[in-house]
Amino acid sequence: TFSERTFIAVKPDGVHRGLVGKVIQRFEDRGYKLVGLKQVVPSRDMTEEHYADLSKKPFFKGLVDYMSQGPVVAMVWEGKDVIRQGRAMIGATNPLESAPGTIRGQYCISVGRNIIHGSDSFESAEKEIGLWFGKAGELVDWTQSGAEWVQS
Ligand code: DAT
Ligand code: MG
Repeated sequence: TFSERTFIAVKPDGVHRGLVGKVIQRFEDRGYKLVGLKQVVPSRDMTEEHYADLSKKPFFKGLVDYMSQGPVVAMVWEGKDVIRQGRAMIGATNPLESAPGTIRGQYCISVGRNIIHGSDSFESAEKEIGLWFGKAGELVDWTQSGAEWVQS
């Protein structure tokens, strides 16, 4: 819908490798609107909650170790179909299966260092935005000048 929002995070490897600007650029260029942005070192508890549905997987501990090192650049992007389009822009979970031109397909080669997270459904987006941007006033409602040239 018009005001759909998704949670996108540049993971610690993406931050260390200087890819934050490139990720932001892609979402801006596409016409999406940034409504939340911060750099954090997430606690282990926070990371475990974020990935709760994977807690039984053999790679869970490694995943939590990696993410909770930080820093993570956490973002909320808004616009038409942004949840599904965000996933498409990011590419497949395993970068070796990510199409060239997607973020993972262009910048990484390892599933354990795949540089970026994006919500995979409306329900995940709601949960993740609440978890990472739960405090009042952390998200900014604003009207982009020229928005009518992007979305009608
Ligand atoms: P995605 O990040 O594409 O939503 P996911 O939710 O299935 O993928 O998994 C979350 C993260 O866990 C993923 O980005 C990287 C890690 N991961 C997934 N499968 C893995 C595997 N087989 N081995 C190591 N890490 C894995
Ligand atoms: Mg996922």
